[in-house]
Amino acid sequence: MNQNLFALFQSRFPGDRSTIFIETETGRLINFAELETTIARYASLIRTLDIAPGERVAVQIEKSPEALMLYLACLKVGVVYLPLNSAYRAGEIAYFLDDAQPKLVIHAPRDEDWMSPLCAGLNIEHRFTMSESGGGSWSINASRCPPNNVFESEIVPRSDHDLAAILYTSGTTGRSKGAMITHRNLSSNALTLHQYWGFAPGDRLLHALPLFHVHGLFVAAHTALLNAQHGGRMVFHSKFDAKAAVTALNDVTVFMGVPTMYTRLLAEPSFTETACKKMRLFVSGSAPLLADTFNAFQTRTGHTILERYGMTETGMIASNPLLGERKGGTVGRALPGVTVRLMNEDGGHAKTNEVGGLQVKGPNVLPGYWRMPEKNKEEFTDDGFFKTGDLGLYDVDGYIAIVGRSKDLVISGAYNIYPKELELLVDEMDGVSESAVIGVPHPDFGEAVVVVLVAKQLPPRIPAPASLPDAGFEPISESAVIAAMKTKVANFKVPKRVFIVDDLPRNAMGKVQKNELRKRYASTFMP
Ligand code: MCA
Ligand code: AMP
Repeated sequence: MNQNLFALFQSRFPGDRSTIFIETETGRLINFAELETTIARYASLIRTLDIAPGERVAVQIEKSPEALMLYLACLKVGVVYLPLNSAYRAGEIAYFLDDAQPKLVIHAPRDEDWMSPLCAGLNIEHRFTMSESGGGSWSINASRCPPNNVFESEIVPRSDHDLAAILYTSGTTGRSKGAMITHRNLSSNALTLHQYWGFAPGDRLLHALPLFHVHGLFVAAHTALLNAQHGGRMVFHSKFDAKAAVTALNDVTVFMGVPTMYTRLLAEPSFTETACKKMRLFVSGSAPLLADTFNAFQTRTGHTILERYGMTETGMIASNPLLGERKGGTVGRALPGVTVRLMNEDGGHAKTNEVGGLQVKGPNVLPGYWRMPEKNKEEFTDDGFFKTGDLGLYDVDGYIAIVGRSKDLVISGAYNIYPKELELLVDEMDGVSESAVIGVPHPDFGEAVVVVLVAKQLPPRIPAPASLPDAGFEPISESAVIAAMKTKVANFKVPKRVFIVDDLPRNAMGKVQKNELRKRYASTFMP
């Protein structure tokens, strides 16, 4: 059976192709006819460039309806879509492109200066641009491909094991891993969520998430696409703005957001019960939702946020129910078709209220990491369960609560940041002896990145003769570290504070005690 995910979506397109599917914040309306024609042109250009099914197409662009159409075109012709966070900088992108070896790169026009030499150096065959308005060399060339091209109606058949996408997730060693996601992984998860969350005729989704991560692309956009036959529509915001979201909520029925979006909505005085009068569902995920936010939301709006839990490697794993009790501080039960188990330190199944490592198995779970067979051995158990690195427990009702992580990871505003990657960069700086990167509570982002470092002992300063500039050593400073990191990593990874200390606390084995540091700096951003 053809598992091509695009075929599944297309089978849900309404018979009347003049039906609107996307409405942007600027009032642009896109119907299914335009969607299909643009996808056909993009697909045709991919084929004209001779990019074969299974080859990679890397994309680092701003959110736009065209960005979504580009993804759908990649699915249609069976090439592997590689979305990259638009905040990533040249050094980060170089690693992904070198590792994934895409045949085609599409990037924002503003990045021409560094993308051009980078792609040339890596012998990437094709490079095009796409702007936030959907313009650029990609669209220009695609517009020259007639939509009645021979490839227009061809959907490349895909089997269970064929890849739809590779998404890079950072690794604990500082080296990112490419999670290989199949068409089957995505279709099984999307179909489950569409049903579990009760998508209904006429549902309108406010889409304000980025399109380069699982939440915005595979959870939000996929469920909306599956609802197309029921007149489902997406109200598309290029970025989350709380004020604009409150206005848009007046005319939608479903919202999916990360916890920071919920706290920002609550900070808006105009966000009231009346503003949510048409809403039927608020979903939260990608990071822990604080009980305070859950409760304040209920009091303010009368709605109970439905919290769910997932991972890039697995898609969605567990969810609170649509009907029945939604419990704050829990992520509900395993989704239908997904098996979750919690393993305690003795290798047995954790009992109620006992913390265990959360493992998962199901059609949603990735087949493995791109060209990292050793990681596949580490991350999967012998009986085929994927080890999430999250710690959870079952409460008395069998709901899962995520209570911690065994992986050293910071989640800030629902973006994952692996301390090791930043520690390696800080340690490279002149004047730094060693560093530890931790996440501490933050009122807006949930957690914020903090660097704690030990400065190098500097040689005594020798005053320069008056005629020469002072060649003395600059001691390391907080501002120097922040400035340097801004040039090297995506903005969300830049530390919000840097503390310079005499030494880092260590245990008897010499390992830095991050728990101790987290306690020490816990109130850095909290009132
Ligand atoms: C922006 N900044 C951040 C973050 N975002 N710092 C830390 N963490 C962040 N997440 C920086 C900016 O660069 C800026 O720094 C300063 O903070 C203030 O930015 P602001 O304008 O307030 O931010 P924003 O542009 O409004 O973005 C906030 C945001 C965004 C809307 C919450 O971070 C976001 O869209 N997060 C969602 C990420 C997501 O989709 N995650 C899902 C992953 P400066 O002033 O120095 O420039 S998928 C997943 O996790 C799984 C599978 C799942 O379960 O869904
Ligand atoms: P990512 O690799 O970006 O897909 O992030 C996945 C991680 O986000 C998970 O392993 C969890 O640590 C975290 N996560 C996602 N949803 C939730 C949630 N509802 N509660 C707590 N943590 C979550």
